Formats: sequence, structure tokens, C-alpha cells
Amino acid sequence: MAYQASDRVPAYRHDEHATRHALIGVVAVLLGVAVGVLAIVAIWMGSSANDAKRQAEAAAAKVSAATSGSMTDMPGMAPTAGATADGAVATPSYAGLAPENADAIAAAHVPYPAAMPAAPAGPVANVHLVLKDVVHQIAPGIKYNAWAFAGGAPGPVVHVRQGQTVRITLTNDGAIPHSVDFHAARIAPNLAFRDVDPGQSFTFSFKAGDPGVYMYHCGTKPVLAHIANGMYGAIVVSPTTPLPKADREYVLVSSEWYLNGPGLKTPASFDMAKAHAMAPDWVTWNGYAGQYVKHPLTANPGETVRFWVVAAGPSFDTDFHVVGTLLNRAWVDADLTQYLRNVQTATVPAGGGGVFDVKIDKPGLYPFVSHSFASVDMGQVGLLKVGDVAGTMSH
Ligand SMILES: [Cu+2]
Repeated sequence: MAYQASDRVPAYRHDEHATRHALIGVVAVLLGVAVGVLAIVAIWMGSSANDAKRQAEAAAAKVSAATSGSMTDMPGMAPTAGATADGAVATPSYAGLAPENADAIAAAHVPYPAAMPAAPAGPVANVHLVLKDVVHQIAPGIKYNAWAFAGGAPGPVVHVRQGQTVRITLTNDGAIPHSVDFHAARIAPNLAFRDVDPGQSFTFSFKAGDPGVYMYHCGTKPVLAHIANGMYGAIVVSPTTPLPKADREYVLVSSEWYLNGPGLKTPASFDMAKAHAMAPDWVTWNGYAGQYVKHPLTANPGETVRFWVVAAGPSFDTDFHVVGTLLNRAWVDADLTQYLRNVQTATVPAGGGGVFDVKIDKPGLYPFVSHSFASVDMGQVGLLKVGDVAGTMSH
């Protein structure tokens, strides 16, 4: 049907007054509705603010329970110094603190052995981890009450071959229950990764069917605290089909440390509020800030150097980067079936691994870092010294 303008215009003219009145009525009704809606929104906002406040208070109470409740009875779990009564406020940052003789301490420090150990022969690889509560140095002159697999953090590098049976024994010489979770295993965790009481030992086995580099760690609650206190390490499962030849192989485990005190005079302990805020004081390669700056890893020019990297966290990824070169090969996520070529930076997720080759022809000092530079400032930097070169890096 055709549109007839004349049908409508007169109607408007005739009912002009009525229409105006109707419009005023509609506006009034709309205003009324709007006021009502605003009132409802205001009430809802008030109630969600209250909900948010209640949730925040509940979260704070949980932190309080975790940091100042039964946890304080555990070694390495002092209450958060300087926190409010509810424990929700972290201590100040102790990043970068150093005693006057830090340089001499760093020089005397024996670095964690990063060189890949040999895999045992035979069908079974036996691994005995003896958990101890120890005072661990995490940076020159900085002491920390750690829970340590085999006396240090990280725990020992476990190197096995694909197809081997890995027989793990955990002996708990600490004060509280602990456990060990191997990411390389396909196994029922409620059975294999169960808590082991102080003074007890527990053994389980798994077949190393998946080649790569994996994290292992304590999985006892709260896992955040157990990992942050030093209970982590790397297991390398070498593939049956060999990777391209490497001249040197190093294992690097990154981790953060959350301190409730400076750790200079007396050892610091774990700060749960800082860990929840993901605001560490120190970030390290193999448990000690800057140890491979003072004691660089080495290679000769033209050699292929393979890094097996695990990000233990507990919460930070590592953005692996070698300054002054590219990663010639990058087995991202430690998937050894394929690699990327000539990558500048490769992410290793918290709880994950990656394998990276560099081949550097020119002598020099090549820093390896997480290119998330806050981590570098907090200690996650080392040097690969290629050739016979002197001096240190400016960064
Ligand atoms: Cu533990």
C-alpha cells in the first residue's frame, strides 16, 4: 500500500494539544521511572559495596589465618612483620638489600651447579630426596628459613632418559608434612603425591614417558608457601630420539622469594601477603640472586649451548632471553617434537619448562634474563661467558 502523507499530517494538526499533553504525561512517567531506577541502582550499589567489603574482610581473615594462625608454629612461617591485625598488609620491599661485604660474599658463594648431570644407566633411576629445614642464602648476605629438598633450593637436578622408571623416595626430616609432585609423571596424585609426615619416608615410581624438562615441587597445602619456601626443582627427561648435538647443557630454575624481613642479621621467613600480591623481594636463577654474574656459565665461541629452563614460580612466568643473540632453537613448552628458529624471547610459564639453544660465535659476556625486567632488578640475571674475556657487564 502506498504511503499517503495527507492521511497523517491533518491528524497531527487536529490533535496537536492532545499530543502535547500526552507527551508531557509520558515524560513525567519516564522521569518517575528513572527516579525509581536510580533509587534501585543506588541501593544495589550500596549492597554490592557492602558485599565487596565483606569479601575483602573474608579474604583478609583467610590471609590472617594462613600467616598468623597455626602456620606460625611451623618453622619458616613467622607471622607477617609489620602487617595489620588481619595480616593483609605486606611488609616493605627488601629488594636489593646488601651488606657492605656483599661483593666478597658473592665471590665466596659456591654457585648452584647448573651443568646438566649425567642420567643414570639401567632401566630404573633412583632418586632420594631428603627434605630438611635449612637456612638458605638467596642473595649475598641474605638469609632465609627455607624448606629444602636435599638441603638446597632448588632441589637437585634429576636427569633421566625417556622410558626409564623413576623411583622417587621422599624422606621428611622437616617439622611438618611435605610431599613431592613430579610434572613429568602421569600418575594418580592422591596416591603418589600424598603428604609424608615428619620422620617418615614414602616411595613411588613412574615411567618417564614424555621427554622434556619439568618442574617438581612440594604439593602440600598451602602450595604457595611450600614452593615459595624453596621446595622445587627440575627433572630433565632426555628423549629417545636425540636432539641436535649441544656442546654444553645447563639447567636453570627461576623462582621468587617473599620475605617478611631483610634477612641480613636473622633469616627472613615467608610473607603470605606479599606472595598473594605477587610482589617478591628477590627473583633468582637457581635460588640465589645474581650468582652466575659473579660466577658465569661458560662456553667457547661457536659452541651450541642448551638451556633447560623451568619456571618454578610460585607465580611468575619467565620470559627467557639471552642479551646479544637470538635463541637459535626454541622448544617452547619443552615440546621436543618441534622447535622455533631464531626467537628473541620465549615464555616459560610458571610450572612449565622450555629448552633453548644459542650458538654464539663472538667472544663476550652474554646475560641471560627474564625479560620481564622487574625480575632482573630483583636478581634474575646471569652471564654466559663466551671465550676468554675479562670484565663484567654494566647490566
Ligand atoms: Cu612442602
